[in-house]
Amino acid sequence: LTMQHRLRRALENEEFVSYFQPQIETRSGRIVGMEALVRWISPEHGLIPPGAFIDVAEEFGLIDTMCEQVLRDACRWNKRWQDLGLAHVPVAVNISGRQFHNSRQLLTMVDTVLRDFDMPPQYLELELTESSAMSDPENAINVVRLLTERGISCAIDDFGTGYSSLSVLKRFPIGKLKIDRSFVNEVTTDPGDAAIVCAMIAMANALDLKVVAEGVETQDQLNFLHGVGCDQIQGFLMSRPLPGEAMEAMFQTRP
Ligand code: G
Ligand code: G
Ligand code: MN
Ligand code: NA
Repeated sequence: LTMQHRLRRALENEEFVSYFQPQIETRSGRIVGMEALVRWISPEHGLIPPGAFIDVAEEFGLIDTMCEQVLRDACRWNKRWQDLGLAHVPVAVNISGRQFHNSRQLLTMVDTVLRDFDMPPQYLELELTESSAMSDPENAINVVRLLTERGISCAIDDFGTGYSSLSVLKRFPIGKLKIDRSFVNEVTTDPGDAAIVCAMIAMANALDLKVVAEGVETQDQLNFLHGVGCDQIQGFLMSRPLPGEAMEAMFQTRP
């Protein structure tokens, strides 16, 4: 069976679930958000990470259905944590460039899922990579505007790896920039990366955007980022992406 056929069958069987990675407010250490990351739980092969199938799903037009399964799972858990009084923080879901292109379908899907779970829109955030944002900025700005009007916030993901025109970036009604982990990786050892990260944080502050550093793995990186005014951090130092049950246990033991 080809990967395409395996994916089609997995979609029919709803084998795609969401894992969750917490986002921490740097100055308080509190969990202030989480990112939903898709995992394929295959009965034959166990847990399969997205690197193995996202591109194939995009190529064969399966990304919308897959995203819908992730979005549903993410909203179901998030709504549960709100109802249990465990957490009132938004969940961020990754959206591919192709979905931003099919904007009518994206908006319909988001509206339907929020309604099905009776989920307030301010608890959903959508992540768009810098490269897909900049490949068709006029369309992307328009879609971000339509989402914002619904109360859904948007973040630019993998920031620094695409080619942003700052004059275009300024026109996106986004709330957040996520600094790509390739810059965070050596932020304490490479003065060039340190300078880039500081410039990104200064720019985010100037544009009144929250800024999140991704891929934080060490206490030294955390201390550096805290010192230069990075709002939020996400990475293995705090937690790997966790299944819903484990994320729930984390909410029960820390605020
Ligand atoms: O979760 P990591 O665990 O390995 O994710 C790898 C890559 O897959 C990242 O670039 C991430 O943005 C992407 N990714 C994870 N979940 C989703 C998803 O639900 N939809 C899309 N389009 N990409 C995702
Ligand atoms: O591209 P995007 O930012 O959406 O995806 C996040 C990716 O980064 C996922 O693959 C996730 O598992 C991974 N990730 C999250 N935290 C860390 C970390 O601290 N170190 C590394 N190497 N990867 C991380
Ligand atoms: Mn992301
Ligand atoms: Na990223």
